[in-house]
Amino acid sequence: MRIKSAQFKLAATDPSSFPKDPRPQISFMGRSNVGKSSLLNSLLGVKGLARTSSTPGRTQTINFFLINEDYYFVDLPGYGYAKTSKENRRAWGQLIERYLAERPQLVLSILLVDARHEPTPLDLQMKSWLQHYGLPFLVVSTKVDKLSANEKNKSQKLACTALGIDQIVSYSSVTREGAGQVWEIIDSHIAQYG
Ligand SMILES: Nc1nc2c(ncn2[C@@H]2O[C@H](COP(=O)(O)OP(=O)(O)OP(=O)(O)O)[C@@H](O)[C@H]2O)c(=O)[nH]1
Ligand SMILES: [Mg+2]
Repeated sequence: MRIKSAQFKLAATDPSSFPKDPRPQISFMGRSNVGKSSLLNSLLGVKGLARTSSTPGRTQTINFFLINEDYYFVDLPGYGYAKTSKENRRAWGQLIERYLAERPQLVLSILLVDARHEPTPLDLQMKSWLQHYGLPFLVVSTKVDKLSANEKNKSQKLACTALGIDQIVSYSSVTREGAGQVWEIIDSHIAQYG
């Protein structure tokens, strides 16, 4: 898809500030530091639109970006950050759950896993939430630039088995490997929404 415009719209800390706009939304979720913001930037070809950092827990709010005046990319705060307080974890859970449960515009959720590790129990839980809410999702295995072709194959199979899925897209925000495939899937979900 050709990107004509990509603008940061708002950072939500509370469900009352989620946009009520009917335009479709594509969300990015996954463990803290897995590369959600990097994936979003590299898909759009805009460096620094979503803030990235090597410090886990960088994105703490739900950030909405309006693309081509047509649909939203939604960068969700990551999970599994060990240093987070109990209270923060609870608030995170409530915010994400409210987002997923009440989002008819949510046409696709992209769940990121780290290609170098097996999916974590929290990754499995996230996938269960998506299924529970009947939401279409795509699993993207990222940072594959750090793996050999052989390791990549192995990691894909392992992740598919662990998550009980038959499709996973290998991605790298550094080389943009996988970008075409992810865009194809995003486009088809936006088109179906009408
Ligand atoms: N080699 C490599 N590094 C990556 C890739 N994607 C992200 N990174 C690096 O991983 C770190 C975390 O990336 P972010 O995009 O900030 O991760 P995030 O999931 O948004 O993290 P939080 O907002 O903290 O939940 C940064 O140092 C990125 O440069 C990738 O595909 N390949
Ligand atoms: Mg982030």
